[in-house]
Amino acid sequence: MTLLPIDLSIKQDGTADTAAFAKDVLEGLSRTNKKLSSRYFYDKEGSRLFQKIMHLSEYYPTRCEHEVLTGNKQDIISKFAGDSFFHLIDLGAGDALKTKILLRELDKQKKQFDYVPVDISGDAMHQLNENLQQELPNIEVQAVVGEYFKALEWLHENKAERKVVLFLGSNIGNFEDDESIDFLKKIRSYLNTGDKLFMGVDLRKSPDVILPAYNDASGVTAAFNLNLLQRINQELGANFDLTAFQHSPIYHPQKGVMKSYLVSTKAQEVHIKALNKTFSFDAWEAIHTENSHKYSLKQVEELGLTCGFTVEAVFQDEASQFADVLFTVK
Ligand code: AVI
Repeated sequence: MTLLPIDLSIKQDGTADTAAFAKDVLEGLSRTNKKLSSRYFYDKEGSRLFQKIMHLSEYYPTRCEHEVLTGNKQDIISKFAGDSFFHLIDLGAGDALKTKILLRELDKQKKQFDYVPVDISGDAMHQLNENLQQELPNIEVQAVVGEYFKALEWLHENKAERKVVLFLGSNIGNFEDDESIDFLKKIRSYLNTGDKLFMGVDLRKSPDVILPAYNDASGVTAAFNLNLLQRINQELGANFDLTAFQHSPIYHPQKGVMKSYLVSTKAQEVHIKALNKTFSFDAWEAIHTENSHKYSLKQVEELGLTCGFTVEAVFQDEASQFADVLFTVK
């Protein structure tokens, strides 16, 4: 049974979101080392391009996590389920393609749970509702549209039973180091003893594997990165010339971070109407747009401990490229 999605998003007309976007763009482009947040990649076109990325042969994380979940679904389910009812909360659920591997198994084993997908995209949550109604009609679904923390607060107040939180896809890797700690500590603050966190992390590996995943031959990742400028053009009335910027990803093996940039191929000026401001770019000046952290298992364990979690189990693909880590509340 699927209930109508609960909408906790700020404003239906998006004005509050636009104001926050404008403020962040102003702050980021005013820096000496210019920067835009990858949080803003995911407008309609950005989400479409990310779906395409996940199907690229070079983009191994999705394939690897699929393998981890498929190969270990029974073990994972038994660790989630125990004997008592639980809420399965899926942060950033999207189309829940990977989560459905677990949902099918939970359904097959008639486990007692309800599924709470959380996503900022109302469209995605309505589509997922319809899809689950068709494919897995026995599962109780309560989708929530909104930011993660608003949703967790709502869940804390409205869903009293044991919780298992999913944060798949190595989304944690897109945060700055201190942001990921704040994020996990915040999640922890909404959980109780017995609750669990199941998190996907991309593991350290050869730069020869990592780099092409963020610089695919067909140029989808380049389009995904450049779409951020297109979004600023559309939503903030800017005049970025997308042909005068190039996608430029670099992997730092010591820090274990993939960094993506948009590099200005010439000296140019860009006006942003909503900010009433013109920004100058030198030739070959870069805007930093994304970090994608790659972890060792030791780092993941330490990150968990810092934030109030202990590792219960680690599931990996055959080649140890990706891990899904099950944490319990300390
Ligand atoms: C969503 N996130 C985990 C992706 C990543 O791998 O960092 C976003 C992405 N950026 C470029 N390709 C994919």
